[in-house]
Amino acid sequence: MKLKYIFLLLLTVAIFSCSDDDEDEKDNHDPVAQAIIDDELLVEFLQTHYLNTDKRVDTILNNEIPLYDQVEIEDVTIDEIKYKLYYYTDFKGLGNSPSRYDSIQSTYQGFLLDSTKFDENLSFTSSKSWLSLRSTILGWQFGFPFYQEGEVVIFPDESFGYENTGKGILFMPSGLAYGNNPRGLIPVNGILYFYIELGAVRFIDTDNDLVIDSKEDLDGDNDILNDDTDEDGVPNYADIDDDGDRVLTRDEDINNDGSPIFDDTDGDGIYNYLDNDDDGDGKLTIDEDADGDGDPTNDDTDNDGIPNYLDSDS
Ligand SMILES: [Ca+2]
Ligand SMILES: [Ca+2]
Ligand SMILES: [Ca+2]
Ligand SMILES: [Ca+2]
Repeated sequence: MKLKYIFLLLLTVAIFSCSDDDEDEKDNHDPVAQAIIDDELLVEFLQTHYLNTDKRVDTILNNEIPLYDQVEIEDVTIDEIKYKLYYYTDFKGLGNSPSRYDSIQSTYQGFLLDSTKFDENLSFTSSKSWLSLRSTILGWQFGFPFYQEGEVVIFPDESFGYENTGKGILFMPSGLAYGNNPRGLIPVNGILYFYIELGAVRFIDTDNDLVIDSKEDLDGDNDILNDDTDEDGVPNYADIDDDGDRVLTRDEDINNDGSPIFDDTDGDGIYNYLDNDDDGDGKLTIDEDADGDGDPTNDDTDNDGIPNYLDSDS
C-alpha cells in the first residue's frame, strides 16, 4: 500500500472494522479497472446533477443544466494510472495559487455521491483550516492549484475573514482520494466531492534555501522528488546546496534580492545555484577553494574583492 494514501485528510476517524466484502475488495483491488469504473460513475453523476440556486449539487428534475456541462476536466496520471479530476469554479479568487507542495487555509465540506457528508471545516479560524497540501489526498493536491486565495478583511469586532476567495467544487475518483482504504463514513472505492473555499496560501521552502518547493521542480513535471541537480541522492527541495559546489544555495543569491533565481554570473543561462562553474572559467567552483577549507567563498587570490569562484580571471 502506498504511503501517500495513508497520510490523508485529517478526518475524525472512528474505530472502524472492515466487512468481509471490504476485505475481498482489498485483496482483489485493481486500481486501473477501478479508475475506469469510477470515471463512468462520476460522469453519470455529473450528467444527472446540477447546481441549484444555493450553488449546491442537486438532482436534475426539470432539464436543468447538468454539472457535466459546467465542470472542467484535469487529467492526472499517478503511477501510470490515468484519472480524471472534475472541478467547478464558482469564483477563481484574486491572489496566489498554491502548488501541490504549499500550505493552504481553507474551508470545505466533503460528500459521497449519495450526498452523505463525511467531513467538514466551516471556519477559517479552526485548527483544521491550515493544511499542508502534501499531507492531503491527491484530489486536493491537483485541485486546489486551480483556485486563488482571497483578500483578508477585518470585521468591526476585529475578527478576521476573507473575501474574494477561490470557491468551487472538486469531484474526484477514489484513486485520487482514499482508494480502497475505507475511512470513517467513506467506503472502499469512495468517490468524493468537496465544496471548497481557499482563504490563503503559504508557500513552503522545506530546506529554507530561498527557493520555494514548487520552484525546485526543475523539470516541471509536478513532482519534486525526482529533481536532484548534483545527484547526491537528496532532491533539490531538501538540499541546501543544490549544485553541490559547496556554496550554499541561499548564498548563491549574489544580488541579495532574496532569491538565488536569476543570479547568473557567467551568463550561461544556468543560475549559479544550479551551476557547478559559476564564473564559467572552466574551473569547477568546488576546485576554486584555494585554501582548501571546504568553502570557495573566502578565496580571493588577486585581492580584487571578487572571490575566485565568481572571478573569471582568477
Ligand atoms: Ca527550497
Ligand atoms: Ca534546495
Ligand atoms: Ca551551490
Ligand atoms: Ca569557475
